[in-house]
Amino acid sequence: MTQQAHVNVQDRAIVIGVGLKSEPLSEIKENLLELEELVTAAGGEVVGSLIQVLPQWNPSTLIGTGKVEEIAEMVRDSHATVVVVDHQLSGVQQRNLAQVTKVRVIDRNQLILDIFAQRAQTFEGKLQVELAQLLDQMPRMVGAWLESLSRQGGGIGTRGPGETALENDRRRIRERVAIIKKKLEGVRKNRAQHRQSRRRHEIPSFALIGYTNSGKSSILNRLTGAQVMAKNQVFATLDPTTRKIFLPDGPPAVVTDTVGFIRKLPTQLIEAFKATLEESSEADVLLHVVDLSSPNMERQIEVVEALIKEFNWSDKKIIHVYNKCDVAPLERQFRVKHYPRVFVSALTGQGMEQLKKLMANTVSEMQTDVQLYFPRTEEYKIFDLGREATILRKETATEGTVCYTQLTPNLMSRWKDYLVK
Ligand SMILES: Nc1nc2c(ncn2[C@@H]2O[C@H](COP(=O)(O)OP(=O)(O)OP(=O)(O)O)[C@@H](O)[C@H]2O)c(=O)[nH]1
Ligand SMILES: [Mg+2]
Repeated sequence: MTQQAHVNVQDRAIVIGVGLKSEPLSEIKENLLELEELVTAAGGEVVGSLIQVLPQWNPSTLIGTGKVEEIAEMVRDSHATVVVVDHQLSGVQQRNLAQVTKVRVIDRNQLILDIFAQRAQTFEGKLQVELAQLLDQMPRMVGAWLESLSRQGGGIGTRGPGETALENDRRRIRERVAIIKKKLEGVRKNRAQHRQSRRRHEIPSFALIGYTNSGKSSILNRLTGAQVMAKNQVFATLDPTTRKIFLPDGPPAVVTDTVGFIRKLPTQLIEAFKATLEESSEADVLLHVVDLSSPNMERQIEVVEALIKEFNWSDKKIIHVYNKCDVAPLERQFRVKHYPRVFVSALTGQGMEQLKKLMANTVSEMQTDVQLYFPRTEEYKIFDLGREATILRKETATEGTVCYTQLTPNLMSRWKDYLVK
């Protein structure tokens, strides 16, 4: 069962910003601008926008009834084909709003899920998106179902045929959810095996994380010569890509580029994208990419930091990579507070060598300087050592060779028999 897209190419959208009186208006406005970007990313065109600040939410329409009428009028005047609300809508609210405006009404979550559905390329990505959509759909259906009950007077014995259909739908969805989860489990195991083999070889790993459109893929391409699609668009990347990188004087490492973050990331997406997020969870070091040129930089950092906490990554080593230096006013560099940090431009290549050095330093911090002695009969093992660690220097000693190298704790225990110091 695949979901129909809620926003289609050439959709004319009216976007509605909403918030409670307790929220700062500037934030409601920022969120709305972002919602407009999301509409564009989904292929739609924004033809109107409107903000309402309320003392409290209206359970049947979310916003005030007067405002709903105003929206209906805007829809007529601008020939809009869809209304997008910057807040989660219940099934009931969604239906009521659609009835008055006479067009499709969707919320931020559905819009983000739509974009993900358009972008998903891999088998795993598609499964994850479908799972997120189903998880998003279920509570909406329950709402509609309860409402149909109450309209019929409610209670046992008043079950109509429509309701049976709904129950059937719900059962089908639950079954589909179970099937997808099982398939994803298979993919996840496979991926975990790959990671384990990397770990066995003790290859240090980095994960690029950050707000969507901050330049993660561009940085991966710069660092590793990869050719991941980088685009001026939110959520250009969905599926993770891992590439090898050669750091100055360091052992080979890998860098993974994954899906970006956004404020109000749908919880169903987080749940469904567990496997993708695990790629970052397993990384030794996080490269938090920040768009230094964005007027919303501080807010975006906050959003990413909140997610880092939510995913329990707070104990990881984090390097802050301030990107788009080439277009950011210089004084912005003085406003950043995080260490270790580096200012780069994936576009011009500026700062990339510093970034690599910083990455190499971080790797070597995880390692200890050691000397290993190989008696002549075992000198052939130096070749193996060279594959797992960088040999800084070799010295011929009596009856063998001494190698100067740096080892991680795991490698240390593997080579302990040859340890001199
Ligand atoms: N001026 C400038 N633009 C950049 C720089 N780095 C990336 N961009 C542009 O920013 C946009 C987003 O870049 P991506 O690399 O796709 O960003 P991302 O973080 O991977 O985005 P998602 O995958 O959508 O989350 C693209 O249009 C890039 O060309 C930079 O250093 N300077
Ligand atoms: Mg990307």
